Amino acid sequence: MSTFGKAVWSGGLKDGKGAISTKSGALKDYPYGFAARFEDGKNGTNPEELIGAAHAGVKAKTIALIGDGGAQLMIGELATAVEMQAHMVFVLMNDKGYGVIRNIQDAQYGGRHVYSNILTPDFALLCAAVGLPHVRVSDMAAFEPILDRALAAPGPCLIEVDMVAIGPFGASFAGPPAGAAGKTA
Ligand SMILES: Cc1ncc(C[n+]2csc(CCOP(=O)(O)OP(=O)(O)O)c2C)c(N)n1
Repeated sequence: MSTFGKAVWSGGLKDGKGAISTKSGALKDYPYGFAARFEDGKNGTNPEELIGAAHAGVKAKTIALIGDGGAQLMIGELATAVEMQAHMVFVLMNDKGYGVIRNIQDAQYGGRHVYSNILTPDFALLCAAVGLPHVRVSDMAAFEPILDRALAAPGPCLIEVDMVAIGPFGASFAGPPAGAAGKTA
């Protein structure tokens, strides 16, 4: 079976505008853009959607920002990206655990880390297992040239950013306050 879709993009990453149409007509010049996916109170996107975007974009390179925890749920997607030779770069921020959960446990549970310092795989080996080119960055100064090289190369690759070596974010994200879910005011 063959099927076709159309994605048109004009302008830059943040200020540009896009429109998507599918062969079925379910989407017809459906507008999309940076704000609609990452701002306007939306939750952003996911690696699966980005593999599709990379594949549909043909020449445009797509960047998927992922964590080491979330990445463990997507071994199939990594293999798909290789299989489809999707033009994309996975930037994997490896802080060896569920970082945001640790932050919540620090902020609200007296620093008791429970099931957040999880065992994470050796991502170099995992990438080798599915034939995905892998490069590790342990120094912020090295990141930009490595990203530039990855963006210039065809097909997929994964840049693993060693957040243990680089150090924590300036401000840590610890989710909404405890008990906020379901409150309206
Ligand atoms: C399927 C699923 N299970 C559990 C969660 C809860 N959860 C939200 S963030 C998070 C940790 C994610 O860790 P990682 O991907 O390494 O990103 P980091 O927080 O370290 O940046 C978890 C387990 C979720 N969002 N989805």
